[in-house]
Amino acid sequence: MGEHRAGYISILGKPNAGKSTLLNALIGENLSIVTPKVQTTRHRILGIRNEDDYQMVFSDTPGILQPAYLLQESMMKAVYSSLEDADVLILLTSIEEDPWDEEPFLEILKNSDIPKAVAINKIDLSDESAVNLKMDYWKSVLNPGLIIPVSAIKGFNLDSILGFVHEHLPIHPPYYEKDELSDRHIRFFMSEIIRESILRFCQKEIPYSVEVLVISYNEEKDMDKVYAEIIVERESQKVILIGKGGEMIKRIGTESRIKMEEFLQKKVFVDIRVKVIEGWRSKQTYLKRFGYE
Ligand SMILES: Nc1nc2c(ncn2[C@@H]2O[C@H](COP(=O)(O)OP(=O)(O)OP(=O)(O)O)[C@@H](O)[C@H]2O)c(=O)[nH]1
Ligand SMILES: [Mg+2]
Repeated sequence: MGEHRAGYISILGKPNAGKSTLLNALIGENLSIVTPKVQTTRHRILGIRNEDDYQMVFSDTPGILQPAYLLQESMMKAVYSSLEDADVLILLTSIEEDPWDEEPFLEILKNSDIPKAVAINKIDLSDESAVNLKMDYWKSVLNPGLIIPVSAIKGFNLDSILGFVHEHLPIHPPYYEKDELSDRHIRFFMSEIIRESILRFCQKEIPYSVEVLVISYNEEKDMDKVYAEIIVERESQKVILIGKGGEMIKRIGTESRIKMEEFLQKKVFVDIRVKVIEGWRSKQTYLKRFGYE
């Protein structure tokens, strides 16, 4: 066996490009939540792929956007911080996206010396000529080390991404224990599972107005107990989240419990309360308390 390689790889791209789907596929575990809605991911989330001779530490990041409120500013900080310590960048772009011409982020990428791959995702929705046009476009605007059409959802061409990453992975001892999958704790994943259910079941501004906090997590012999709070910005949102006769909150609770049981391979009890904190996502103190930078 040769020397051990290890490094950080950032997955960057616009909202809904499929970054979290790609992260999950690359590490073979559903760590990062995936939904059809934009702005699903809010934090930088590490997912670690371990083999005997290497450790790839992938960062899933929030989608690149122009921040309109403080929470989105924090989301963009997570994107930029993941650029700073990366050994390799994977820019993920959906075949359905508009060209990036006016995007200031493109300039940052152009000026960065970090090895880059552009992966054109969702090619299962497209055809060869559209894919070729996109590949030409990315060659002309960024000229990265690799341009590869992929389908994160179907696992198509992901080996090429792994090959490129491996080629550029520094010789380095592992950064994390070799049996670790992420830097996040169980509480974080439990709160994300609840947020995923909210994103799936609630419409309009609700998904973007909630924060989920796991208040207490008790591991018992036959069952884990999760006590959570959903924070909303206004009383009217609380009414919607609870639903008629508590229908919505029950649905969210049931769906979350099933996903948690799948994740933990154990029986789970879930208790969810809804609480209003007026305008929390524009207030520094709450963002800080909720773990945003
Ligand atoms: N058809 C198709 N859909 C995909 C593919 N990859 C991801 N998707 C879908 O695209 C949607 C967004 O996927 P995510 O992985 O949440 O995208 P994201 O880039 O992490 O989004 P944000 O966290 O909001 O920035 C989901 O409905 C996925 O199922 C793909 O290869 N093909
Ligand atoms: Mg995501």
